[in-house]
Amino acid sequence: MQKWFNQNHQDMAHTKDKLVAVFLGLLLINACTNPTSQTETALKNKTIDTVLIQNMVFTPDSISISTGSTVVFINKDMVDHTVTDQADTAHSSGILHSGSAYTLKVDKSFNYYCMIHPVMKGKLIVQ
Ligand SMILES: [Cu+2]
Repeated sequence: MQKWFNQNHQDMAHTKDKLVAVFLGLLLINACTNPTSQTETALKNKTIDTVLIQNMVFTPDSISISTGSTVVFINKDMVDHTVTDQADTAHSSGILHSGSAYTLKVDKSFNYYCMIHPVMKGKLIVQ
């Protein structure tokens, strides 16, 4: 599902409005195709958090969330990035193209970084 989203919408989201529209579109698609999707549950419980990747930094670079929360990373830069667990590089968004988003359900704290630009770092803290 996420791969499909990345590939089909990576060129669309050049403005904040378009990003929001794409994101809402994804939520609607999820809601229609899978009524019990984690996205719908997250919406209901208002447990979606967003991390923007912009100007070569994760913003915010540290967030505290509750177990099972959904975090959406949105790449607003013109270059590719990744969101990759520092302790387990297999746990990664893969290449995240400009304008694409990565949705992650989080059940444990971890530090992440960008494999392309290793100075880019952030952390998710599950409370
Ligand atoms: Cu990067």
